Amino acid sequence: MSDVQKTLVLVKPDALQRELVGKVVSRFEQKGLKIVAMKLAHLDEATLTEHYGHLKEKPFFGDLVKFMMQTPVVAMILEGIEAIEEVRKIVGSTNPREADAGTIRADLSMNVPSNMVHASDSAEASEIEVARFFNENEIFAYEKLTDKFHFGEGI
Ligand code: IDP
Ligand code: MG
Repeated sequence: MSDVQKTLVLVKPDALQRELVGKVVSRFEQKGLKIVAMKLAHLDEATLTEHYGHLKEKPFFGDLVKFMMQTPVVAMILEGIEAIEEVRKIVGSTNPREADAGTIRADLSMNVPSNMVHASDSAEASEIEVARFFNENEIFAYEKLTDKFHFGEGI
């Protein structure tokens, strides 16, 4: 049985400032990931402190939070077979200069914290992050003509 998963993606303020939101969203769509939720959200300090709790002690934490509050972010939930790992692959390594060519971070950015995208890194994180950014009534289940290619047997 295929493992269909949901994963949480944030398109970060550098992508909005640089007018690259469409390019980022397009890469996920082209892969065959289904957008099941999407909105703009201006994140506050409390949400970011929770979201980046694992980095609270790092010297760059304050700058990271400030950076994430520069503009709203595009928050979305993507769905697909093994979506969590597939999305992380497309996004690339944290440092854009170490990320593999072909990934969003390698192709479209140069630096941290401005590395374009956040994506959940595990099933546990995805569950928490989906609930952090979306209410149940903002998440949609719908059929697409391409489902048979991306979710089914591909015939
Ligand atoms: P990830 O986004 O690839 O999961 P994390 O280690 O969880 O990487 O870090 C979260 C975010 O914090 C990164 O995407 C990046 O924006 C920022 N960040 C990570 N390391 C640094 C750093 O050394 N300096 C500044 N910002 C950083
Ligand atoms: Mg992370």
